[in-house]
Amino acid sequence: MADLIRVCGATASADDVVAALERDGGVVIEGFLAPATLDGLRSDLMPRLEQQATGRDAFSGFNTRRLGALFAHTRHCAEIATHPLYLPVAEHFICRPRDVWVGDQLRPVATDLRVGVTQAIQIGPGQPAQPLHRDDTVFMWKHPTEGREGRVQVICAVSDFTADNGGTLVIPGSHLWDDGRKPEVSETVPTEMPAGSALIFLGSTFHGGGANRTASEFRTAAGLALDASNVRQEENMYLALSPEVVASYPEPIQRLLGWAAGRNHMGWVEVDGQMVDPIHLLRRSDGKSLTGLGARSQVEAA
Ligand SMILES: O=C(O)CCC(=O)C(=O)O
Ligand SMILES: [Fe+2]
Repeated sequence: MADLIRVCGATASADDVVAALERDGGVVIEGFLAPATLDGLRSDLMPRLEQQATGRDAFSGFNTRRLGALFAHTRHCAEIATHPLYLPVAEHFICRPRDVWVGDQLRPVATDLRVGVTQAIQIGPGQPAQPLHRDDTVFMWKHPTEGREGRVQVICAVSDFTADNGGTLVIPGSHLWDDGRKPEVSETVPTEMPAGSALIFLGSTFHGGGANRTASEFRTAAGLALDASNVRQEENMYLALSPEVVASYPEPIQRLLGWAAGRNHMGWVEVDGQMVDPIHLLRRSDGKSLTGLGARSQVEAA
């Protein structure tokens, strides 16, 4: 199995990254983060990750720590999301116009981009490999995608990634497979890259966190996904209805209004290191106000 294409941040263009992704479904960009961004991510995220509990299921990883809501924890997410070798690349795969009829006019309509998920992931010694999966499973996206992706993901190496410490396993070319084909571990290549580099991959590419077979190394990543803006509710219920109003309805209505992580794990919120169903946040028994649920930020607004 051939390695993923690697491109060098200093010399690569967004077209080079697109070409690599079209071929392999994944690409490593060396020197993706500016040194100051890498330092900032380390100092913002490492102490917080240390406080997180490890996962409670095999997919999250019993020896893996996760931290969500990254824009609340580090302002360096903004540099990642708008990186010139990431944002235009995500736009290329996601924001493809489609011709739709409106009255007697056939008009091209395109989606925008939204940040769909943010997560720091620290894989600890002894963690087995994560089951191989496609991240666009949350959207029940059909494969092959014919080039129209729902998600483009970036995983930045905050520490070195090696084949032994949990470097992400990727199956090159698997973005072209149909839905019936089973991914095999023997088809994967480990992502090996120094801190400051990044792996970009399509939502349709099979991948998973690697096994950490080291005695004491922690593999730390900061990642986010840019998603198609159409995979959401049309009316913004989270702004239109306060948590108190939602909480005053019976649970089936709360879920219909969007306060639920569905059967495909869509809509979770990270609480104490776990990706939980937000319905639990409406059931607070400590009498505290339901407002300010998003106010866990330690980062001062600029
Ligand atoms: O940690 C990694 O390398 C990948 C994790 C992943 O793919 C996931 O949790 O969906
Ligand atoms: Fe994943």
